[in-house]
Amino acid sequence: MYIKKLTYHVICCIITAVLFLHVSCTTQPPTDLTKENIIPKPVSVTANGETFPLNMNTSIYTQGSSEDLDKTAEYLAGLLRPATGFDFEIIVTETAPPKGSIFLSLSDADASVGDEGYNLEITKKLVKISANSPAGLFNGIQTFRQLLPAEIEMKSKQNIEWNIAAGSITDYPVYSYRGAMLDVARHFMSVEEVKRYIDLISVYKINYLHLHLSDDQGWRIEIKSWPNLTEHGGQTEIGDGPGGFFTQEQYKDIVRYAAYRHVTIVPEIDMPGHTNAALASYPELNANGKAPELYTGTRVGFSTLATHKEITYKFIKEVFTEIAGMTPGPYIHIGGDESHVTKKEDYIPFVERVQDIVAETGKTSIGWDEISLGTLRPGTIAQYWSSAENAGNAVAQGAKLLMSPASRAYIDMKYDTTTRIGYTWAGVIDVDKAYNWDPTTLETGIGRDNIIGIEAPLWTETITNIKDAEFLAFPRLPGIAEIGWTPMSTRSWDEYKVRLGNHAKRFKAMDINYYPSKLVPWIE
Ligand code: TNX
Repeated sequence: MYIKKLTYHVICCIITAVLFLHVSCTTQPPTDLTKENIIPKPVSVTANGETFPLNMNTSIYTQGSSEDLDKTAEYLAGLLRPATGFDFEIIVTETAPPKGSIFLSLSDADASVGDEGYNLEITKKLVKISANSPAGLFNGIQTFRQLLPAEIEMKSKQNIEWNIAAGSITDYPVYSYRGAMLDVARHFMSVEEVKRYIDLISVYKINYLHLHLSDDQGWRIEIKSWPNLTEHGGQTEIGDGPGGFFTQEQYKDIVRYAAYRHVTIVPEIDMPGHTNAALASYPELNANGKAPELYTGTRVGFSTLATHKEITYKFIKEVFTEIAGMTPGPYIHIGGDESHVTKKEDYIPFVERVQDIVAETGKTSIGWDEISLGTLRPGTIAQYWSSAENAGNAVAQGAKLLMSPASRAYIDMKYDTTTRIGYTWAGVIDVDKAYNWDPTTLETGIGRDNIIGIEAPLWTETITNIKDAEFLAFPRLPGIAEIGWTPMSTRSWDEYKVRLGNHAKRFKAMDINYYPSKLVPWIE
């Protein structure tokens, strides 16, 4: 009797183990597209209950051929090849591609998806991404990428099945400007680090990278007509670090790398304050004609260009002419913040004249909100960071605002008081606070029509490398990206945090050093 019972028990254990093994080895193919965790959340998603399998026979077809289409197809193949180990041959076609393909089209999208939107149609037979522009196709690819298992982000071949849920997505952004800013002046970051940041922001459909290229602690962009800016002014940073700068070739390389990912570079030369590195490099830019020492501390607001000297404007003209020549994007950022030692009566005409100089280079100015103390040229954009009054002045002049309210969007703030790096002057900003706001209701008098977009600045006083940058940007930056992309009416923190929690596996696969906030239900 006892033996029989024992045998029965053993057999039961074996059956349970086999069943368990079976279930854990073969994950069910996903069939419900509406349950996928896409960030930023698309405008509309419907499921059809099917699954599309990606396999070694999957090719990428483009509808016709153009440089843009070829580049986009190549980008997609480059994304998919390492982890799958498949070839992803790229084939041009004028007709419908065979079963099992990925199909990219620049002719079949709905007009309603606009310049940056896309239609993603997935059946068990075909993945079709259509858009009206290469930027839209690129955005559709980012969504498709997030439908694949997180292992797609690994750099080496993974032996798993690459199934995706099928259905349709129609998607387009709320704002045309969705930005991130990286301060390479307080602590210099290398070309490779900047490229890594570009890679990471483009996953979330961020389409502008503002580079803060000069400040008191260092000048980071080679200017051939003023070589001492980098020879002298580029050799320091906060603390004892070596500083550094981008040669013009390196800057152009960054611009190209970004453009391939549909990210536009916005170069900033901050002035008339935040200029100690320039003032230290050229005595003639100082009101008293004497160059100060280089500066490696963290104070702000102590330096100013000599606003009364003509040489200052010659300098600005030559600097912006060289920068404009290397920058295909429409904007040059002129800074203008915290000019505490520039008299207001000097500051205002200075900023007005600098906007004219920028216009002469064919570009449009962006400046921190203080610039609206003066007259803004038509087209000039004010970046709201701290003063609602300044932002209101800009709106009253008919200018558009770029929204970077420090208490929400400054991702150099700590998450809580114990965060190892970061500042607290604008508060501590956990992931919910960074996500849970609406640019159109934040301040009275600032509405949808006054806003061009949103940007998350990452100042680098407290960080020295890209791993620290990742820690402050992730996971707040994907949330800011969603504010820029997804209509407020369809987003809420309670729903978002679940989607975000599902991105932990992707962050890990991408080797992102993220902050595992307790507010988020991480699924690892
Ligand atoms: C304010 S934001 C600044 C920067 C600092 C930052 C630190 C702005 C326009 N000026 O110079 O780096 O705070 O959070």
